[in-house]
Amino acid sequence: MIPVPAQPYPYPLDPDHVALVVIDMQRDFIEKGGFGDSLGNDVRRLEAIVPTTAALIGLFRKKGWTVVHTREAHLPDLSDCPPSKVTRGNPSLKIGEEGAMGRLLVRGEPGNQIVPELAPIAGEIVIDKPGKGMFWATGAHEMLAARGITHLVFAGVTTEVCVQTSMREANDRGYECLLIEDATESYFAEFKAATLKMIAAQGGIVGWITPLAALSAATEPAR
Ligand code: TIU
Repeated sequence: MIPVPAQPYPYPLDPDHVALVVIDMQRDFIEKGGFGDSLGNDVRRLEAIVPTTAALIGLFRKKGWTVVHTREAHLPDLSDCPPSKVTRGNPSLKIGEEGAMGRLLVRGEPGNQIVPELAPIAGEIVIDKPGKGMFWATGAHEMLAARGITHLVFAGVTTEVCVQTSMREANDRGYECLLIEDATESYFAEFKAATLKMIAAQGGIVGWITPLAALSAATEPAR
């Protein structure tokens, strides 16, 4: 076990059974004209974490540790998208409608792809998920169990929606979860701050939080 300085106390990282999960770093959330923009959000806040997230992915690749990417993505016929999700928020453009980057939140469309700086490479796992959480209707638990993964390090967007939902789902399934606080972002600064606090509160009721520098220093000690 590698003790990683974190809140609420050091995170016991198991280097033989750890995976990084990068949640939904897609053009649909990060660029203008995508799904996040259609809901009325200022999407500019999110692109700021791309370099930190790239460095985090680079650390896992260097170590040879498992990297998982998720995408919030629906089948072209929207058979995996409940009507409640299509109409929620009365958006300017609905899921499945044609936007500046193709059909909103639909698999295979340009806007549904992960931003080029963080693109998956051969051998990495890519999970298309119809919900906010990574475990609902995806087979993710079986996929991770087959690889013996017990520890999940989280990054991505948005902190209080898909990241928090996925982390709570993972926590209930018994994974030891660590969120990298400068590799996650929300459209709302106050929601990110509150989410970080509630994850680590009550002795780490959902998991641990720490900045990338702490994880890097613990796993790549200076010689
Ligand atoms: N709207 C919002 O904050 N997030 C989402 O809809 N999906 C994700 O968080 N990926």
